[in-house]
Amino acid sequence: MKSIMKSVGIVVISLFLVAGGKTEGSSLPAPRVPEAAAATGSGALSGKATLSGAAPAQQKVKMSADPVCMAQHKEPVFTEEVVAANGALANVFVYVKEGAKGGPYPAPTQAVVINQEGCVYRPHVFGIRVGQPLEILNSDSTLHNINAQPKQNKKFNIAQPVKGMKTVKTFDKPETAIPFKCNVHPWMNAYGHVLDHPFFAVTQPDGSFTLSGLPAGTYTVEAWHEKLGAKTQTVTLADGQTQQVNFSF
Ligand SMILES: [Cu+2]
Repeated sequence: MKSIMKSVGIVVISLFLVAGGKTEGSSLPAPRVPEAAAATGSGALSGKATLSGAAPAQQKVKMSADPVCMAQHKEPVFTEEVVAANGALANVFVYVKEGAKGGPYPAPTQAVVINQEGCVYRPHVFGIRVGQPLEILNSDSTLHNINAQPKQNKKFNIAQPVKGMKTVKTFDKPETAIPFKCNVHPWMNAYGHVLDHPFFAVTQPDGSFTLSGLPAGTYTVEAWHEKLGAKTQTVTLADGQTQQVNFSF
């Protein structure tokens, strides 16, 4: 009887919300929204990571040790140490290093997925929140192992011998630049960054990034690159303001 009453109650509340044209209410689950929208502020930092000087010549990956890997690529595969085109630098992890406020920010329940596909990690650089599930997926018909070597969090090294295997891991402390590698395929590597707030992004192939949902405040923003190091800038942001911040490597 109680549960019937509860169901009736939910229906009544839902009808009320529909009638009122509202899309949210405290008694209904929050809609699934992009991560950045979960933040509380209305400021944003937007910019570009650039590479001054010539990009280093890309190295071709030799996958001949594993024919399963080879067979999945018609085009040559290059290492992703420095991914730059026309001066734009991709795969830079940009995040608020100091000054994040408005938290605590509950971790999203939606997993970040790192996929092993064609014996390459996708994505190569990613951010994840403390406590957020990391789904590690093997999309290849070959053995991969995932050897993660954090310093603050628990290390793990797991084998995924079968296509379609999934393993879920979480990190319980903030930590940047956690190396992931595969001991079967020495060319496979990736970097994960664990934060306790949502203010981070990875630069796109055009070098661009946006950190949105920032409350007004002064922030130290770091841009981290696996080979070119880290750069920081301090920025003071007002409510509703979007500021440009560019990083040159
Ligand atoms: Cu592998």
